[in-house]
Amino acid sequence: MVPIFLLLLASCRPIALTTSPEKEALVIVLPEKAPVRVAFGANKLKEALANAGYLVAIVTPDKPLKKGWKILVAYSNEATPVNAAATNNFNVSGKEGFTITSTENLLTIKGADASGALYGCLEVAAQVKNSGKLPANLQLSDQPQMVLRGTAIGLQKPYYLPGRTVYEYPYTPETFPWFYDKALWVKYLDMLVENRYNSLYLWNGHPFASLVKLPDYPYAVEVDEATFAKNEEMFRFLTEEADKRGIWVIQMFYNIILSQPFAEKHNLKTQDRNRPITHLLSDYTRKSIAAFVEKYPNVGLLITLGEAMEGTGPDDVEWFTKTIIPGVQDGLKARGQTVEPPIVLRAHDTDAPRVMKAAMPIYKNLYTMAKYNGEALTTYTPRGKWAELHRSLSRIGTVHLQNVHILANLEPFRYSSPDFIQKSVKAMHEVYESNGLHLFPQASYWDWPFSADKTPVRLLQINRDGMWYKAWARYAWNYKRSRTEEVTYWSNLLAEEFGLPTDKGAAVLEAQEQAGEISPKILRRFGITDGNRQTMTLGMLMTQFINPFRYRVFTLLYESEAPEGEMIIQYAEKESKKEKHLGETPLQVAEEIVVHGQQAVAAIEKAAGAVTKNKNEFNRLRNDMYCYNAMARHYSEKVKAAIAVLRYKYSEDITDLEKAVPHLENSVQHYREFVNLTKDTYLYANSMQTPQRKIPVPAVDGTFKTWAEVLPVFEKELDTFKQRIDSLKSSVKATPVKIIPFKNAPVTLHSQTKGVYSLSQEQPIFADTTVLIQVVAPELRGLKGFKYSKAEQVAKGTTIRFTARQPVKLLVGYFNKQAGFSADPDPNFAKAPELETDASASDYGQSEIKISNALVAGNLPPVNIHAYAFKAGTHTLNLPKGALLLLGFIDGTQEIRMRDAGLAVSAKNIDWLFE
Ligand code: ADA
Repeated sequence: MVPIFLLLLASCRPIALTTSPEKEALVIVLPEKAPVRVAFGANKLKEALANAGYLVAIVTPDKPLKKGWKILVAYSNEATPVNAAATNNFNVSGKEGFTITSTENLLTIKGADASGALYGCLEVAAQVKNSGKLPANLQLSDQPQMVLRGTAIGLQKPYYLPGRTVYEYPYTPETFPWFYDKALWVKYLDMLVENRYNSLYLWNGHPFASLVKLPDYPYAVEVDEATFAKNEEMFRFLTEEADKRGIWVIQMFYNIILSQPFAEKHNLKTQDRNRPITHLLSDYTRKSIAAFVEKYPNVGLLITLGEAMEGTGPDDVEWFTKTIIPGVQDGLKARGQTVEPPIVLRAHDTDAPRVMKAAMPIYKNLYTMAKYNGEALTTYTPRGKWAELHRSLSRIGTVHLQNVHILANLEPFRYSSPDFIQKSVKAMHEVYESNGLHLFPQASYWDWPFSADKTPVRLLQINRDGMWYKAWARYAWNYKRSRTEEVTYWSNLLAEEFGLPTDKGAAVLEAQEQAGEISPKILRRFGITDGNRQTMTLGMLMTQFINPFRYRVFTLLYESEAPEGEMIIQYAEKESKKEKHLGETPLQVAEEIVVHGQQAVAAIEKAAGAVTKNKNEFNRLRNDMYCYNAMARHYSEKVKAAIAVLRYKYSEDITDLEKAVPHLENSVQHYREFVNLTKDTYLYANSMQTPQRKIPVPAVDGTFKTWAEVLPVFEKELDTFKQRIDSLKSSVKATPVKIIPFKNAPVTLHSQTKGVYSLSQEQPIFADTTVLIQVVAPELRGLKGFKYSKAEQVAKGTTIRFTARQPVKLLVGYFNKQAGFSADPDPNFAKAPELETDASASDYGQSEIKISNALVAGNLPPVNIHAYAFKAGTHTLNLPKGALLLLGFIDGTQEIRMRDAGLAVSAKNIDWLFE
């Protein structure tokens, strides 16, 4: 339909204004029955003009004015009858665009739609604020490049609630006091509209049981009556206030999660990714969605298929098209509404192109979303398979959004490099071909609304990280801005922020941009994962540098989320073979980050003496620059140590190890500086404090979240290394640690197996193949494995039901394909638990490899051992489809020393040098 515009000039009549001599009178003329967001824009403009000394009134069209300035606000509205006079005069660009023209005493703001009029008003308001007066001779047209520009807030916590697991956080004032704070919402929404964001995503596992009641499942609600009423009120308040500001509220949820009382009543788990979809699960979810859509008409939905259901396979298509979309349609029908709310499908742990293909014929208002650089910020030159996925989603023809997710490698320090951000947005358009942004908080996602700074009164992220929100929004609106203009823009802004002359503002910008290279480079060149199981700013163990596969390195990080280059182990291998290096090398990055650190510190010091405003915040920013510097030096030295140690792996020359010692010593020394810089300034390094965190050190009970806690680990690592070198040099060889075999723990089995076998050579491991064990790690010898049919495992998955009278651990062997992300998954082998795509992958402590390369059978890939811990009681464990081995139960208190048994790997293992 052709846009129709209301032009209001013709119908204005004079109105009386009491003018004081020094104040210029002015009216803002609004269309009658203007949408709330247009009125909101006009009010913001009025406020700016009043602050600049004008006497302003907002009037409707039938009150024209004889003299003084008039500002006409108009917008297109498909629902309004055509006004020929109006349309002739309009030449406004597309969605959310606006045109501003001014002639003598008449300024016209024309929005392509209501949001365009809102943004036009805000544009004039900003100009009034900057220049102190209404600009004359303004001719301006603008429109956003990205269609959806939104931010995320998690209704999630750094920890699990008692008796609950990941993502399960009912909306209550006890858990989320900030959710009920209207003033805080207004402040946040004002920040969003000021930056012209048009969407706000609320993330939660299963929000429905906090927001709707279902006649068929009345017991599913998980909050008390008073809280339920508050939630209804807050959700209405939030959606109305958001709408005023041109913002869609979009509720995110994971699938399949059940409300706890519902699950208990039906004797089900709240989440189980390997269970089959049943009618009950589908009916409950469909009705929850329907009730939600019926009750909250202006709310969109963001869907995560996967995590709590089988990743890829028929289930995700089935669930999306037969449960979720019908739920939305039922809700629309119940309201008698035809306008479809947006549904955004996340490409996370699901085959999104396939799901979209099935969904598009039945629902029109669909969007897709995928992570920009995983759960981190690593590069503005993304490539490889992940870029292909993005492009294939963009090319569907629906709007594809970039999810700048969690930023696990940016926590907790300040980060807002405009240069890095602008280039990233460019890549979003030009490499990923997408046109939407979904932005996570810069840090402390799990601890909203607070930052990690240790201050007498906790800092709010909206205040601390204002520049983060501003920068992404600025480039989401338009990334084609010249570098020179950008340097001027940000330098002025920072000069204003800290009361500095412009050149010193430029120095602060320089510091931010130098520091802005450090964390991306460290993670993409040395890291284990782009996921939040790694807290990069805490550092890494030596074994993580020299044997990353033991820690399940997430190869997508290197293959797609980094420029072409080498991992440390690849670099060392090439060195040993005297081969040519390729692209960005670890040594190059080890050198570059030190330079960035030095320059960041030098730049911030240039400004330090001249600060006249916001001194405390400046000092915190300054301290962050020192933190980046210490972190860069620490990593740089440790990487150099790792390279020397790996050289020894090939040369067997102890002097190579000795060369590593001073580097490792230096790295520990820089880490001590890092501890000093952070101990009084930060509460934690990472806001996710659940057992999902594994790198550098598994975080049990919220431990290992500060640098001070990790320092002794690094000191010990250095000591051990020195001792190992001594013993290598001495004629008296150290006696190897004696490995004692585990003992079978008694359990009563309730499910069917195809017999048992003893873990020893030449034993068959499947009921339907002739494959025999060739070799098995000593600690496993003699354990009792359970036999299954491999074909059945591949077709249906593996289930075991048992009763244990005492806590036990079940040892599960996964065949290690080590194929990397680019290789297609092999359906013959079950995928080992992976935290990057399944946050429940550590619910039994099973996500990390306890013993790598622990068993070899036939010519199958080597087997890695994962341990699932269970309390006493009766349990059912559903494991994914594909072959795997259940290698027996051991006592729950049995410590399993993590190690690489090295049974199938030809290359030498040298992890023992550090542990
Ligand atoms: C991983 C990550 C979670 C969450 C999730 C997602 O599982 O560990 O914290 O971010 O991805 O939804 O993308």
